[in-house]
This record gives sequence, structure tokens and C-alpha cells, in this order.
Amino acid sequence: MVYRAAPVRVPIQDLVTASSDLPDDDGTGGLPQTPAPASARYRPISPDLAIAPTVSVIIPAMNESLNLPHVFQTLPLWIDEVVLVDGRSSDDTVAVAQRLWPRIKVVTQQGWGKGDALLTGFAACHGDIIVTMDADGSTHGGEIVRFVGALLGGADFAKGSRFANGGGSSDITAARRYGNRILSGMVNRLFGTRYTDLCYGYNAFWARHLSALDLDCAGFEVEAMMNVRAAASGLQIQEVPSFEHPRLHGASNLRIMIDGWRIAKVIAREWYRLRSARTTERVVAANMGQRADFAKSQNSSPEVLANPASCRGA
Ligand SMILES: Nc1nc2c(ncn2[C@@H]2O[C@H](COP(=O)(O)OP(=O)(O)OP(=O)(O)O)[C@@H](O)[C@H]2O)c(=O)[nH]1
Ligand SMILES: [Mg+2]
Repeated sequence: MVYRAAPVRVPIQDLVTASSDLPDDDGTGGLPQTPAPASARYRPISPDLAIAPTVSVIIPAMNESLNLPHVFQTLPLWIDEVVLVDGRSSDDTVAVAQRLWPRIKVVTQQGWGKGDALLTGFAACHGDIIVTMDADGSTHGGEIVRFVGALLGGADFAKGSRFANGGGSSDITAARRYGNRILSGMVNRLFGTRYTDLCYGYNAFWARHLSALDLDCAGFEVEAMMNVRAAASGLQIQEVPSFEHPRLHGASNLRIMIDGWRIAKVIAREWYRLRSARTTERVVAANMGQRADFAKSQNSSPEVLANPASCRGA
């Protein structure tokens, strides 16, 4: 797949030439009649990086109208789609977002919780790459290029981390840091990962992996579930250092004890799920092996033994 290729570094000069070379004197009002050259699909996202895949940014927001001006100011202009998932805000979150980013797609979630909001956003977006970030001013849109760069460099899932080299937080409390460390340790032990920051909402992945993630949870445990399922389904994961700023206005929706407990339950459930799947795989493999041995001794094929009807009338 072309998307798995290493970052394509097309000199900006070439891009400009490719675009201005498109035919525009054929009486079609400048519409190209011949397919655009391959390089014209690429657009610059930094001084030395150009990309072809489209990028959607999903922003769950509940009563964040005061924070949105800052959030949208940080978003790079090269992103293709912004989807704001409104959690039935009682302030003018939606109107502010539409004023700040006229091309924005606003969807109202039907259920409750950040997880439900993200699932709603995933269903509504169209990009090849999906980026998730918060609407409270804690995540900076200028970092999106790092996530996209990691995906273009071969990762399936780019996971933001405040505790990776180069990351940080001026927001996290001691209690949250400690809880996060325990939960990350649990996942690392049970799933063989090396996560430094399990509970962080700034992440990105290729949209084609949505079915592998198969997310189905409503609350803040959604981030833990994404990370665990990405690992369990064998996706290539790369941590991306990120800096978390304090929420600018308003109050946090996270309830540390309740949400921490929900995250722990998700981890336990996912581990049980994975273990059951592996046990089933082992049993099936053992049965197939026995059948193959028996078939060999009977000079028949294992398929025939599995389904004797298939050889009726033969
Ligand atoms: N649509 C929607 N968005 C939500 C919901 N709960 C939280 N969010 C958004 O999810 C993002 C993260 O939520 P926060 O309340 O900031 O939680 P947090 O970042 O873990 O906590 P703080 O660090 O204290 O801010 C913010 O943009 C919220 O507006 C919800 O039920 N629906
Ligand atoms: Mg926050």
C-alpha cells in the first residue's frame, strides 16, 4: 500500500511547478482534462514534508466555547476535515466552532461520554488518517504534523505520550500521574507493550484500522481500549511526544476514581478476551493437527473427515 511508504519528501518547488503545469487553456475554465500528475496529489505540510493522504481531525467538545478560539488557532490549514462532536453543549460551542472554522462538520452525539463522542466522529469522518484531540486547549494542533509524520513513516497507530522523551505536561496532577503509571504498567505487563502514557487523548491512526480497533465503549476508557486493541491486533504502534497544557477555561469532565476504575475494568476485560481468543485458536489448531494426522493414517484429507457430506456421491 502506498500509505505504508516512508515519508515522501517532495521539494516544495516541484509541487508548485506540478500544480501550475496543469492545463488551463482548453476552454474548460481551467479544469484539467488530463489526470493530474502523481506529484500534484501531494501537498506540503511542513518545510520538508509533503503528503498525499487526507487527514481528518476529530474534536469531542462539551461546553468548550471559551476554549475553541485558542484550539482552532493552533490547527494547521493543511488538514482536510475537522469534525466537532458536540456533547449537547448548553453554551454556544457549535456556533463558535462554525464561525471559527467555516468548513467544519458538526455532529451531535446520540449517547453520552467522550468514548461515544469519538465513535460518532469516526463514523462521520472521511480522511485516510484520523487524529483525535481535545477542545479544552490542552492539546496543540501544531503537533499534528508529528503524528502524521509517524504514520507516514510506517506506523499504523501514533500514540501521543506526555512521558516519552520530548513530551511533558503542565496540567497533570500527582494523583493522575500515579494512576496513569499503574494502569500503563498493567497494560504493558498483560499485553507486552511498552506504553509510557496509557490515558492520553491525543492520538492518530490510519482510518483503515478502525475495524481492527472495533471500539465499543462510551466513556474516558476509550483511550485505554484503543491502545490495548491496537496492540492486541498487532498494529505497528509508535509513541509521539506531546505536551499537555492546562485546560484554559471550564471544568474537567474526568472523575478520577470512577474513570480510573472503568479503565482498569476495560484492561481486565480485554485481557480476558484476548486470552479466550488465543485458547480457542490453540484448540482449533490442535484439532486440525489431530485431524490431519488421522487423515494421513486413513489416506484421506482432513476436509473430508470434517465434512463427510462433501464426498457423498463422489
Ligand atoms: N462530545 C463530548 N465531549 C466530551 C465529553 N466528555 C468530555 N468531552 C470532551 O473531551 C475532551 C477531554 O475532556 P476533559 O474534560 O478535558 O478531560 P481531561 O482532558 O481528561 O481532563 P482535564 O485534564 O482535567 O481537562 C474535551 O474536549 C471535552 O470537551 C462528552 O461526553 N461528549
Ligand atoms: Mg482536558
